[in-house]
Amino acid sequence: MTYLQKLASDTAQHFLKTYGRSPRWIVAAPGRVNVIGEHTDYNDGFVLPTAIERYAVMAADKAPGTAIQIRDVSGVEPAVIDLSAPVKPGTPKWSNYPRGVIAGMLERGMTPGGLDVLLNSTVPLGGGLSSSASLEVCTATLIEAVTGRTLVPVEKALLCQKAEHEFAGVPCGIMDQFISVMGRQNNLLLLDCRSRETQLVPMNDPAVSLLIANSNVKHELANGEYARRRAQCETAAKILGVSSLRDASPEALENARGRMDDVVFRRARHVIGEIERTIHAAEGIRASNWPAVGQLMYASHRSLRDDYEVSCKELDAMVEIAEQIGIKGGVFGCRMTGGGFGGCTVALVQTEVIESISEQLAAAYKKKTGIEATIFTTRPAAGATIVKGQGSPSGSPGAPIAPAGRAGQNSFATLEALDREYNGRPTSGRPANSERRCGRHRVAARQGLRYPRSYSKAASGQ
Ligand code: GAF
Repeated sequence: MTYLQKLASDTAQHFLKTYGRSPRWIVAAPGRVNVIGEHTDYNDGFVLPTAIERYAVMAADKAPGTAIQIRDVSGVEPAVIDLSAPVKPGTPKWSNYPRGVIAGMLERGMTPGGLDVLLNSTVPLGGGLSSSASLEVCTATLIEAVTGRTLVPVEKALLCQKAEHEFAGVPCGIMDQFISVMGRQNNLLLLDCRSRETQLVPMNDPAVSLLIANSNVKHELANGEYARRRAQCETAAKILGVSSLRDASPEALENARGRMDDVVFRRARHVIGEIERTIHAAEGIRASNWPAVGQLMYASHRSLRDDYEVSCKELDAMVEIAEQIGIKGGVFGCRMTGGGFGGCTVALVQTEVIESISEQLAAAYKKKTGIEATIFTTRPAAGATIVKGQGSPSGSPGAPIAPAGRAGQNSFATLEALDREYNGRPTSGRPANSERRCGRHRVAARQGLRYPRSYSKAASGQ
C-alpha cells in the first residue's frame, strides 16, 4: 500500500466518522521540495522542484444547500463558504486558500453546489514545503472532480497562484502551484518561469536520495519580507534596464554596482547566480554528477544566506552539519529550500547511508540549537490526483506533464479494496507517517513509506 493510498483510506474513515456517510470523492495534491532555484520564479528564471510524498487530501460528498463546508481532521475552526453570494476573503484565515480557488472556479462557470468536505494534510504547516499551494491545488482538483470539468494544467496552476495573491495576500511566484499540479513520479521538473515550459529531469537512481530536514522553525511568507525581496528585484531590474533579472548578466550587474544600493545589488547577485546554478544542476542530475550538483546546492545556500538574507541560524546550522558529514559520510550537498526564514533544508545523499546521516543530523542539530528536527526522505512524486470519484484528467491530451487524475484512475479500484480492508478495522488519527523524529527513520522505512521501485515503475507507466 502506498503512502497516498493509506492517507486516502484514513481520510475516508474520518469522513465517515465526521459526516456519517462515505465520501463520493477523494482528491489529493502534493507538497513540494525545491532542489535548487530559489527566489528565481518571480524573476522569470528557472526552478527545479519535485512533488513530495506529503499531501493535502480532501474527501467530499454532495450536501443540501449552497454552502461548501470544509472541516479539518485536526479540529481547527471549519470553513463555510457560501456560494449564493460572491466569494470573498473571510475567516478563518486558512479558509482563504480554498476561498480564492473556489472564486476562480466559479468565474469559469465550474459550480460544484453544496459540499461536505474533510481536509487531511500531511504537508507540514510553515515548513516551506508548500502547504498552501497543496491546499489550493487540492481544492481545484476537488472542484474538477465534482463538476466533471477540468482545466488545462497551466491554467489550474495560475488560478491557484491568483488565489494566493488575492485572497492570502502573498505575492508568490508560480513554482509551488505548478509542481503540485504537474509533478511526475521519479522526476524533477525544470520549469522556465518565463515561458512556463517544463522539462522532466529524471531522478530515479536508487543510490541517491533527497533528505528533507525540517528545522521546526516556522516560516511566515505573509510577513512582508517576501514582498520586500520581490520589490528589491524589480528595482534592480529597472536600474539595469531589463524587464526582469532573467535578462541580466553578472557583468551588467557589476557594471551597474555604483548605481544601486548594496542591498539591491546583493539581491540581484543572488538571483542572477541562482538562475545559472539551476541550469547547471539540471545538467548535473542528468549526468548523475552528484558531487557537482552538491556543490551547486551549497553555493545556493551561501547566496541565500549572505546575499538574499532569507536563511536563519537554524537552517545554517543544519547545512553546516551536513557539510561536516561531507561526501565521505554520504552527503553530496545541502541547502535551505523554499521561501526561507525557517522551514526545511534539502540534502542530496547516498541512499545506503541515509539512516546514519539522519541520525547524525538530528543529534548535532539538537546539540547546536536545542530543537528536535523532523527528518524524512521522499521519492519524487506525482502531481494532483483524483483518487476516488468522477473526473477526467486535468490536462490536454499529449500534454508533456502527467495530468491530474491519471494516477487516480489507476488507484480507484485499489481504494475500494482498501475501504473493505479497513471496514471494521478503522485506523486511528493520521496515517503511518515517515515524519518521525530522527532515529525512528528505520521504523518509517519498514512501514513502506518509500515506493518500492517496482511500484514506481508500474504507476508511472515506465
Ligand atoms: C515561496 C513562493 F511561494 C514561491 O513562489 C517561491 O518564490 C519560493 O518561495 C522561493 O523560491 O515558496
